[in-house]
Amino acid sequence: MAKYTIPEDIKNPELLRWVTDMAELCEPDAIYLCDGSQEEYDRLCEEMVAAGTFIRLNQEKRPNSFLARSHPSDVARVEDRTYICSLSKGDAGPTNNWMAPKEMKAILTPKFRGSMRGRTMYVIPFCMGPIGSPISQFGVQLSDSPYVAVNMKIMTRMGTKALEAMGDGEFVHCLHSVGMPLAEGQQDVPWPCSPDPKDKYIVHFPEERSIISYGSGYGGNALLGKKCLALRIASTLGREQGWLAEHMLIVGVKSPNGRKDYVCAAFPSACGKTNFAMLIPPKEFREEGWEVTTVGDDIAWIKPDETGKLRAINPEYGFFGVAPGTNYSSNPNAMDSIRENTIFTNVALTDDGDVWWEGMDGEPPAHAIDWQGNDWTPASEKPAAHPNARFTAPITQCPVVDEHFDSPTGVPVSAFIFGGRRNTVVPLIQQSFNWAFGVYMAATMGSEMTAAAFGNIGEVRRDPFAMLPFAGYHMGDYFSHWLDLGRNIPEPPRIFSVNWFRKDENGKFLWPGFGENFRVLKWIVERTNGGGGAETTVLGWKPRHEDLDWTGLDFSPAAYAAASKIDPAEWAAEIALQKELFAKVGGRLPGSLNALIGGIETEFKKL
Ligand code: SAT
Ligand code: MN
Repeated sequence: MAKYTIPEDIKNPELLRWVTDMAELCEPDAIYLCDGSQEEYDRLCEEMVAAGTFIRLNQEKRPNSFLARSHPSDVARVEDRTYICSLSKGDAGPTNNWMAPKEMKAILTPKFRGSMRGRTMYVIPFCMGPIGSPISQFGVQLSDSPYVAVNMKIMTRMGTKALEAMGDGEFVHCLHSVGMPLAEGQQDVPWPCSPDPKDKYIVHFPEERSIISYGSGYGGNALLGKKCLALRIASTLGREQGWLAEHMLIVGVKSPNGRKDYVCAAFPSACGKTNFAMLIPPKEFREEGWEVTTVGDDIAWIKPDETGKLRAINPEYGFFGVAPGTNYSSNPNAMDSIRENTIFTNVALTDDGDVWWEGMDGEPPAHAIDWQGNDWTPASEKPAAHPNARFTAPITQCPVVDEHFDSPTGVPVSAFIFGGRRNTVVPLIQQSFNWAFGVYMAATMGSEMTAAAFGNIGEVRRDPFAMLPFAGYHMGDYFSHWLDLGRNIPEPPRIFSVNWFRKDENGKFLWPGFGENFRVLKWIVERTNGGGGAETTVLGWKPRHEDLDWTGLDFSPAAYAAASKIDPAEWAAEIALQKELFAKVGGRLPGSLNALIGGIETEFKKL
């Protein structure tokens, strides 16, 4: 006899069928339909405190906030366990793991049989994007993790409001189990998961619009609205339906004359996306009346409206940001966003019940408990916080959240920025000549390896559009989709490439970054409004020293020349490497990109 009953508020016929079937498969002890209320959130958090999953932080210092410590095997997304199970292998392309859907289901179905025994199955209805927006999508996640349920409340519009808005309509099916059923009387652990790295599966079925995740409880592996739905599945939907799902932040730039421009910017992981999304302009510009506001810090869905103007929404409702390195000088707005009502995962716990991580303001604490629960002092060899430790915080707590972040019509897009992390070669700022040239710049972006785990240090990892781990279909088709979209709208946004990370021969950064990036942003906004001076280069338009506003910063023409140099010899080598990526993309690479790169090569040879 099943122990559970199906919640009677589940009325959507497909949802009812699916929950019934999945409960039969997973055999949970109970089924609970999440309503998304604060009362429910508080109760689940309290239950997790009792179970040892959560530690309540000092109520005065960090009101209504909690710390979770994951299992050491479960600390980040697992790209090698991530699959795109399209019907045809070719549709997943050379940059994704693929398995035939039938074959994958033959592996997964036995894993889910009884996988929720001893646990509750949470039914988590959510909406990615503002409820009522024509760009939004519904999803329902079935999960045996209360940690997932409370994180989903912060990260998405979750609960009754989403379920009601969904009505009898469609939704993305997101099935998740931590993969650790409990036998009768078996004691649970604080962070259940499947500890074997080979026994985790993050699987996408683009044709079915469904996601199945097994064995992990962490971040993008388990919060299925984020990378799985909002990027991998949504990118395939966008391709079918003529829109874009991108790994981009969205910022508003308000000028002293009251004009507001919105800019979407793509950067790979660990390139300061959250910092740029909450950038504070230098004092002189603030005094003049410039303001930067945050619409989103990680994902943008972008769709042409009836006039062909691109409009963007942030499908998320919270921040899942990297904690280490976040402090009051790198990102004061993020620090203020996490003052309360925040879930911290894998940071250190101080003796007064607050959190700490490497790179936080002030002196390190004399003693703390590290992310694995061990005593830690500044003399310890291991870091106190895991390098991928995270905070989950509501976007509404961001002091500079944009007034339209929740607007169903989204915000109009004036410009796209693409930025990698390159020590050499790539100049501080370039504007592409046109849309197709911008697609070439975005397609060839990359980052030098900083951790040996991902390749040889110094080697460039190409990360087209910062979407390498997130495009749910063939990368060549993805490039074509971008090219087509730009051709089909009357005035496509301008496209820019930036590189904040260039270094001199001594390894010192040539550009100060952080708030000073505003100077580049200001020029971008001027260019999109028909102003801003520039010179023409092989790679597009580049501001001369006098074209950027240096008010309040002493940055000499020589320093600028170093940061923005385009060296023909370096570019000859760079283009050879870019061609390796194009060769890897193979037969589905749009011919126009080959033609473009050939043209650039020829131009450089003339210099
Ligand atoms: O874990 S997440 O996928 O949410 C963040 C990341 O790894 O980029
Ligand atoms: Mn991201």
